Amino acid sequence: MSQFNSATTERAMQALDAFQIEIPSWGFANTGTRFGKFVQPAAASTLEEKFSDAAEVLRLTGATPTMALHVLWDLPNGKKDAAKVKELEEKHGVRSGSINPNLFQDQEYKYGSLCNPSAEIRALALAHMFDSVEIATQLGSRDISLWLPDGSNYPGTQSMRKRIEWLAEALQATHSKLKPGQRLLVEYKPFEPAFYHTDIADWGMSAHLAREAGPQAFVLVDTGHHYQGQNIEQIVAWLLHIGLLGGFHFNDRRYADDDLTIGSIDPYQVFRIFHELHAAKADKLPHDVAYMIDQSHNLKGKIEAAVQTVSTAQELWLKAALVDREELGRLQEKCDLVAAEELFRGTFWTDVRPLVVEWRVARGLPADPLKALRKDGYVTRIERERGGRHSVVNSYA
Ligand code: AFD
Ligand code: MN
Ligand code: MN
Repeated sequence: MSQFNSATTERAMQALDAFQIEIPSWGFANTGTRFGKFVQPAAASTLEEKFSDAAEVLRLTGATPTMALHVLWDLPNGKKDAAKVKELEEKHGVRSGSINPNLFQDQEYKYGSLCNPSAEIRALALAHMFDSVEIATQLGSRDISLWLPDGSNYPGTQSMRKRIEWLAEALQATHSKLKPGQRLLVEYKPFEPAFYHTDIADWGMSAHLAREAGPQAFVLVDTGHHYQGQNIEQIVAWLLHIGLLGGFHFNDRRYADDDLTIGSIDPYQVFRIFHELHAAKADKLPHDVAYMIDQSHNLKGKIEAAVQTVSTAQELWLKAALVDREELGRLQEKCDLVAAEELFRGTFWTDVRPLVVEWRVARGLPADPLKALRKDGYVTRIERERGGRHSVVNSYA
């Protein structure tokens, strides 16, 4: 007998039906840190293998219909690879998701890409941005999701203001190439790989650049891209309020951009972020947010980590969905602090896993996707098929 009444159960079913989250192609490949990587026999080395792995995660979780693609890593020949990708989408039943330009690994970008003092290098980077829009068009992807690694390592070595001008110009030019319905998501990150200044270092810079680029540009919040102690849910509330929240890259961190599994360090923070989204929906605040994972599964089994990630995201999304926002609003009005907090954190502590299981069974999904993964032999099969190769595809550090 469920501990939840029928109204709560119905709310839960609707909340989980409405929640889809995009998984990254790079989550299936060998990845590591700048200190090296531990290759895994089951790791994907080709785009076909990544689509196959994504299909397995979708089969088990029912919540991941799209996979984020990284230009250069997944489409080494750029837009010429788009036809092949369409075939893989058909074959595996997973659609291409956001298109991630890659402006951080070519040697030309040593001193920056879109912010490089050389107009020639900036033009090269801009051409890559245009290609990425073209790829998104050919694949029917809505989002071009830009993380810009540009910055500098020492004070005085670059003009930060000149770089702002070059960057604003490039994003406006990119925006002019967007088709109706397409979006440019501008991600921010305080540091790494640059260690003195990063050209798009915080949400204010992203928001300004997005606004200047045009109405189809928005901010992408990567939860790992904040200084210790920053109040991310407040940033989310602001971006919702000003209509610039485009999407998330979810992961967790203890120290920096650690790309750990969502909710593995601070699940309450994810709950607080999701609460802002559910509250915006309840308040009928217009927003259109892409929920995406951006993690590196350096040590965990790649597919196991992906399934665990999606399950955790679903549980935290559901917990936040169950907050009694009307009662919370009344308590906030009255400044009944402890009652408001007890309602809020009490909902966080609610064990919603039985509701998630009920949803899965009702949708014809395995009640326990991790157990189903271990039982279905997929990982054993791909280990056998791929085990001999320790070729590392993504030099991702
Ligand atoms: C790295 C960057 C950033 C980017 C991701 C995929 O820090 O988060 O979104 O790679 O390109 O994690
Ligand atoms: Mn990211
Ligand atoms: Mn990151």
